[in-house]
Amino acid sequence: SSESGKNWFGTSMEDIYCGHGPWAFEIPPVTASRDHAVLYELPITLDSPPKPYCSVQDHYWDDDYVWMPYSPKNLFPVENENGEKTPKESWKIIQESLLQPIHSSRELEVVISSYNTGLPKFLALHHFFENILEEDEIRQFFEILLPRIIELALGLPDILPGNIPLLKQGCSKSISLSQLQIASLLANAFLCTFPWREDSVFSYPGIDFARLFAAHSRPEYQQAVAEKLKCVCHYFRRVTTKKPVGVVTFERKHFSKSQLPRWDRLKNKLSNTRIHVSSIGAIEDEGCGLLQVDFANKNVGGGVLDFGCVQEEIRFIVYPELIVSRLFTEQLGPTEALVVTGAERFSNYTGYGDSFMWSENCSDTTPHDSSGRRRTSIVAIDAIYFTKPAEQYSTSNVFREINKAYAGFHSRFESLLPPVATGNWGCGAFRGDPNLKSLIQLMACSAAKRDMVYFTFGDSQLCNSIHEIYIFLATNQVTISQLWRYLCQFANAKVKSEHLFSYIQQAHFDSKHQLCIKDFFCFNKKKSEKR
Ligand code: AR6
Repeated sequence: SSESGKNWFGTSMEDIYCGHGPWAFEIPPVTASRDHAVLYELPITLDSPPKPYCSVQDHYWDDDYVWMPYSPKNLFPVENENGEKTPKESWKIIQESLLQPIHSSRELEVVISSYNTGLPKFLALHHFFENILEEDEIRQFFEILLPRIIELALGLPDILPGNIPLLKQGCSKSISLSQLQIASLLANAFLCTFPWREDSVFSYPGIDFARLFAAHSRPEYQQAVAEKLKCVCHYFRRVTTKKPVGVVTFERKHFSKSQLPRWDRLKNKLSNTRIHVSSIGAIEDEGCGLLQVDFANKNVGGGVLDFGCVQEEIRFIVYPELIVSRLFTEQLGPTEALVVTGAERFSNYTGYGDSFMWSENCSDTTPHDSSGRRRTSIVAIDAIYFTKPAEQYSTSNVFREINKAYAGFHSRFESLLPPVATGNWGCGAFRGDPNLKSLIQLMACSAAKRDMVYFTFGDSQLCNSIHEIYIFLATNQVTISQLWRYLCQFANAKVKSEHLFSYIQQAHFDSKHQLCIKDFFCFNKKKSEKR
């Protein structure tokens, strides 16, 4: 593509948007139901933050709900004068501790340890305040921002009095929260007030910022961690200066075996899915209005509250409201996905990985839908991490990945669905092959009746080859089941993986040829029978 000067192929973005621009796709509105917990009062106006809604006054303290830090059941053992430990309401200790003056990150660490024991040392946070920020910025933080974050956190019982259900494995459920509720939850996460849950160690990603504050042991990532802290501070500066008024929906999607397609039987022609493939642009910038793929970890957000700094972590840190999903989204199972609609972007950045840097404020101009959500939908799907990349071509692995992509892309709504904006899913940190992953995603898009916009992230050769194989599949009217068969054959053929695309073309010619031979024999047989 570089030679011709063209950096995209296929359907133009204008046509991808069907000539109506990015904001014309219909988005089903927020409605409360048994499967959709709406924690604010409907309808909302966008003039001021929505009022909280709670149907039950009691705070659930069981396996199905988030344990709120202010619940009276949240107890912390404190020593009395006689040296005996007696349980005291944690929220009281949290309030008392956080209302003391705090002038440095070391003092903050001491305060947090008074209600949350066993935390790692906040080495990255100390580095941030002692070596990165200017004196003026430090003063601003401790005099203005931190007291506001504390106020926002301690306001949680009023801002979010209702119970947040957990989005557990095996269930399709949604939660809608106001942006202010999310901000208050994140302020609590920043101050590490959420109670420890034994079950959460294993199956929930975890929301405490303590790990980020401690992420200092890898010198090559020290700067990136500091830049992530800048994003976090910037977010809190914004939401404590002007209360956000919108809302966000988190939807967990689960598919049982019987709800998944039979890939060996689907007769949909791949040509029915249109593609736009581009070597420039990023999903979050050029994918406005589309279903944007998060190259996720099964623990959504991956290493966002740690060293991690690739596609998912960057997405989460510049859209910090995504981080709250870690509080209630259990690890994704193989046929599950999480869709987040309405998150706002707060920061711009440069770089990637260890060169990641916060650059400036971002004023997100994405319009709201009829329910008060920004028209940004992000779908988290986790690919497999391949210790041995050769294993990804096995039928069982292709089957797992195609079902995962389908779980992310399928919608039960019948209207014209926004196309998928994706790219080298599973092909960076997770070591997958973009040739294979582009076909898997194309098939999943086709089965889910969506077009596909694919960003190759600077790789113009990949951009060319994806376009070429697509043209081949489209002009030859290849169906999903046929391509599925060729991929299965490839898994058993002793062919080098880089020849996947030419193998598929050959396999298609061969099968056509075999059909011809078969036809020829049938024809001759019939002729001889007639004779
Ligand atoms: N837009 C389009 N393409 C991108 C973008 C972007 N903004 N950013 C990166 N790419 P990676 P994975 C391309 O490694 O392999 C995280 O820790 C680029 O070519 O983030 O699925 C998660 O939490 C890059 O090499 O995704 C998981 O633990 C490729 O996408 C793990 O990484 C893959 O990006 C997932 O790893």
